[in-house]
Amino acid sequence: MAATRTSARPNASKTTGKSKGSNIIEFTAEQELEAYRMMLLIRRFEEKSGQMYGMGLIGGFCHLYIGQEAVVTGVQMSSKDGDAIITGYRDHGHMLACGMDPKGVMAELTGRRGGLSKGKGGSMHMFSKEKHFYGGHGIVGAQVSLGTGLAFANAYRGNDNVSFTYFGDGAANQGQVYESFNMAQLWKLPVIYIIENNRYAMGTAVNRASAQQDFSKRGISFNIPGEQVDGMDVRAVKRAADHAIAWCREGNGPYILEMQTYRYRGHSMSDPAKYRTKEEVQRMRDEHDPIEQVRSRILASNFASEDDLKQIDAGVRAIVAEAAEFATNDPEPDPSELWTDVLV
Ligand SMILES: Cc1ncc(C[n+]2csc(CCOP(=O)(O)OP(=O)(O)O)c2C)c(N)n1
Ligand SMILES: [Mg+2]
Repeated sequence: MAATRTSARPNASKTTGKSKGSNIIEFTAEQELEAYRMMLLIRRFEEKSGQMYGMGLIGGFCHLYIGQEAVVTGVQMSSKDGDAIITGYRDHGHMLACGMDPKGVMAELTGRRGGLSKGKGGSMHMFSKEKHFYGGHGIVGAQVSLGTGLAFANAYRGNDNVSFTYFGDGAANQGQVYESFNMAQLWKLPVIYIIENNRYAMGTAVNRASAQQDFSKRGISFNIPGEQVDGMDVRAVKRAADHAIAWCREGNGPYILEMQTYRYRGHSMSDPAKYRTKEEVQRMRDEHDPIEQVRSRILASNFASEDDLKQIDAGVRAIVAEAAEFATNDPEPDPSELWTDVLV
């Protein structure tokens, strides 16, 4: 039987910033500030991307991560160099959190030469060998089998790196997810399946599409343990990631983390938003915002002053402004690039 633990759902209990039993480990001042800075960078970057899309500087698909920042931030705080990361198309936050250059990410969004895929991949298709970031995938669920393969590679090489394989609540209903679960457990692969349950797959609410809405239980028939995590609280995310990573590095096989989170913006840039109320979105922002939670704890604990936080804010804004400037002025790829990096 899988060990399934349950923590409070963000939509069921108001987050107070206080410890919630054993599911929370308090952060040090350094950790709170690290989490605050990273989540703010992701949010400001995404806000700027949204603006630039509106100005016509970004074409094609663009899926913003606003609201979900605590998930990738908390997991990355637990990771070590060499751990692999792979996700779907809502990927800008993952790239920033694993240390990829914001200028290169933004210039890829605008299709410029300095973009991480030389301006030829766009929002959903960026990679970094150096940071072990394997994309960026537009086919829902496809990254799950690839992430399992990355874990196989680490096991084959005999290192103790893990594969963080992120996917959504909608992707969790894809068949290849379960083929991957089977092989991962059979071969005890070091993969952490991180299900970002933001409660919607495009306009379809989880309860309309999923027979088993407790995603931490999705591995039960493969004996893969799972855990539900308050994905709006970066401390809960980090604690759960620490546990899952230790499980994997010790050679116990895969682990499932259901991150209960929420996206504030539409699915992509055009979204009729008729599937949920404005009040629902506002309530999540008011009561569970991951950045506000950290900010109020920092101030309450005197880890930093309002002025210190303003300085962090200014630093983050400067990074994003520089990225936007670069992504606007960098030239487009030469037409000859149409014939490079093409697999035949
Ligand atoms: C195989 C496949 N089917 C359908 C689509 C169209 N599609 C794009 S995103 C999406 C919803 C996925 O939702 P979820 O997995 O919850 O991720 P989220 O967008 O919430 O992050 C769908 C159906 C696709 N890209 N690929
Ligand atoms: Mg979803």
